[in-house]
Amino acid sequence: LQAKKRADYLPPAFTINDVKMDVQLHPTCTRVTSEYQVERMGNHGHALTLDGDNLTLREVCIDGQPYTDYEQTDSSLVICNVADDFSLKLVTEIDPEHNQALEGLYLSAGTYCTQCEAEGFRRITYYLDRPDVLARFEVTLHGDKQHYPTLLANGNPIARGDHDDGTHWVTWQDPHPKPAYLFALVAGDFDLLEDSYTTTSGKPVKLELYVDKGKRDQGVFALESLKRAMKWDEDTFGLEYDLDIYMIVAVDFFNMGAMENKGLNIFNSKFVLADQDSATDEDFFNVESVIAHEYFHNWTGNRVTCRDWFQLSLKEGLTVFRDQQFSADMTSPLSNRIKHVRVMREHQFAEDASAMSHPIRPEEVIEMNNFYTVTVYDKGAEVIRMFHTLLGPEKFREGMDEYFRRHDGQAVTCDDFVAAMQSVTDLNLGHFALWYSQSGTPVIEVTTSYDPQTRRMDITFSQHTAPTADQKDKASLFMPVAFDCIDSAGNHYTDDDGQVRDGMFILDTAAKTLHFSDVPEPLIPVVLGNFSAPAKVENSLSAEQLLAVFQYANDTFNRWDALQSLYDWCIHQYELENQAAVDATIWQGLEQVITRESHNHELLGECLVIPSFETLCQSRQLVEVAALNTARSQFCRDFAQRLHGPLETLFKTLETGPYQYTQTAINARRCRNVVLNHLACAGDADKLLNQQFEQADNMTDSLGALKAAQGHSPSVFESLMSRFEQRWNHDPLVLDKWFGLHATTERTDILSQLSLLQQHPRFAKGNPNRVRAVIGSFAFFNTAGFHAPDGSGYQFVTDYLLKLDAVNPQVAARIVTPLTQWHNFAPDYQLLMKAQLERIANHKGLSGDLYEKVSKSLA
Ligand code: BAL
Ligand code: ZN
Repeated sequence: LQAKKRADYLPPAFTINDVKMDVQLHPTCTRVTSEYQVERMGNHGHALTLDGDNLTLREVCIDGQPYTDYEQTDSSLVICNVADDFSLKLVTEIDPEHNQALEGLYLSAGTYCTQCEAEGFRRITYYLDRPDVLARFEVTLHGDKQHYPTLLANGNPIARGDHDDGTHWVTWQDPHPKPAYLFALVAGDFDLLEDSYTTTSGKPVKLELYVDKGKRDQGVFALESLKRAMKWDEDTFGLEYDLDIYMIVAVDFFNMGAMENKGLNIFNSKFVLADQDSATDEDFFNVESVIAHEYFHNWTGNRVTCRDWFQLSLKEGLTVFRDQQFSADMTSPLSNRIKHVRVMREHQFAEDASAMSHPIRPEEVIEMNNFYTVTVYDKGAEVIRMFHTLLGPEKFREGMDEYFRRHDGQAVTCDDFVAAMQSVTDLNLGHFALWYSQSGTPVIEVTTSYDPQTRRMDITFSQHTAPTADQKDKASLFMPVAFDCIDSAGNHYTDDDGQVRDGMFILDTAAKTLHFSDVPEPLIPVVLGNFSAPAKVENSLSAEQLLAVFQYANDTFNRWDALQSLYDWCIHQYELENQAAVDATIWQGLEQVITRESHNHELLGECLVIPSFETLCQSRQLVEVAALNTARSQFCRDFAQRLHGPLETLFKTLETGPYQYTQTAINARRCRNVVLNHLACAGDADKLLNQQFEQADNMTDSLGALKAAQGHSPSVFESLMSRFEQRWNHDPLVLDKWFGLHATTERTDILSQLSLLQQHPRFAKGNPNRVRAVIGSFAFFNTAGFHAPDGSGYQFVTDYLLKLDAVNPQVAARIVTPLTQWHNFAPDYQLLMKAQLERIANHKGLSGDLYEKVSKSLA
């Protein structure tokens, strides 16, 4: 399998300007007739090479005449001796029913739908399946009228009619030229939610949301979210929607979260369906943010698209940043920022430290589906956020306006985005742009020196990025570092040279020193407020200093982060069997945190969360899994017992009343459930757990009780889980929460539990949501089970992946991720993990998806 390199990009030899497609839907033999207006690009004599995969070719005509001068390979159709301009007609047949990879056209529980990003269109017909070929599409769908009363494609419907044989047809026309990855069609029988939206300039837009029959009420929130997103994009970026109709369809079988096809988004139903009974606050949040994300792609992705797939972060990093800003405005900036930083620390830092390490704009790809990563998406969004921080909101907006002015309707590169931003600022962005090409997580090391005689203090910041699997040599990056400096009484200090402006300085060299004069005591540097750059910080503050940061720092994110660092330090003392270092002053300090902030449910709800095992791994090397897991559990137990009094008092104040999805109520519920978890950990909370589950009028609290019971009260957990199963057995999407809880429970017989779960009537091995809920949850989040010292967890996951790979390589390649991160674990674990990776590597018929990740991991 050959890797493609970014450096090898060549413009297309031909382009296609207009596409007419006629699709006769049939479960096992859908007939696709495509007609293209093809144009030679430049002066050359090459044949026309079209991409195709799993297609049966029936007919080729050029300018209306049958044509035979072509060759077929496994992945292409090469048409020889063609003119400079011609019309090409192709007839192909495909088998949606047996398409279990869920790429191209497939059947999702009886509904026809498509997924074409990145390279799925070539599984529908032969085409120039690359994002820099943009064509106008007109698509006619034919299908059985009774089973598929709804026939949808991109754009606007322009004609429809009935055939005599009980089938009907609809023609859709999309006036906006688009790459094939944005193509979509849907045929099914749905409940429809209809609404409308009028843009700021007065243009009416029909909004349609299609859900499974009987689920109409669960679609209401998504539709409201869509309208909020439309309004926000107009207010924030001046961007209006550009078609007469915007459609969203929810389907049950979907590899990703959702897809931004032009005018016809297709969603994993997990990110559409939500109501008080069945969805947690977090589910509501996710629905709103994914709805917004896909909507925002209409400009950042569709109107301006990527020249090639190496540029994926051009649209994804930018769109994630946009959806994060939207969510922060709709909910709360602090909890949003913490949520996203947790993703960076748990997953992106781990990816950077693994064999899959890549810059946000990768250089080399075998299977593009493997690069829909936390690096391209989330680190990509952090890079856009740094533009926003460096330029300020007004200049950032100017830069965005310029980007659209220059590139609307084009397929462009990350460099084009940087150039648009550069055009509105005097700041030289040349050095900053290194973030696009350098992989790895930079570490900012903070060292201090204080001279009591002269009362001078120096604080030095040095940066380094360790070599990564893909890149040995690293340069210093250009980073905005939010900075605050306090003393133990909470006074703030400014540096002598004024390098810190508006609470920020630029670290663009290997090291930089800030000087402070006339300071009475060693100061406490407070670094990287609001996570101003995607970096790790090594700032060895004492427990006492961290508590002072919590108390006095200006930036609330820093305050939260100080406690995270404190917990990390405490757990490390437990790992060293030096529990005594976590002394009474620390426990008193934490008690004061709870009592002083008891009114601030949002902050406390975040601050009382102990860092996850995955986050802790990122500040350690060669992790002894069992030792770290045990140390973490012991610290959690001591935390719960030592702070039981204030936690219990706090819990009693957190009566949340009847369910409302408002930020105040969300914060209170979150805080309450975090505290409940501690109370359960302290023991003797069975009554509380049962009571909360019993009385809950919403899914957040039901699940909160289950999660609190999970690790701490096995009998209550079993009984509540069985009641949950009975209640939600009819709804697999909700049951996924139950699957996930079972799969992440640390118990010695977990593997037989997983086998039982797979035999559950609601488990469907072809449905990615079920597979992720059971196997994915186990591999990613069941620390003790996955990392069982005998290697049985690794073996179980590997056995499963080898079977899954033959059916759905994309999902298999995602779930293999924890195995590929073996470098971070102690040698005994490494050996066992690598043995399973070898098994995968040696498996006959392995997909390109798994091959790429596993072979890199073993290299
Ligand atoms: N473009 C793939 C799904 C998403 O990021 O929106
Ligand atoms: Zn996206």
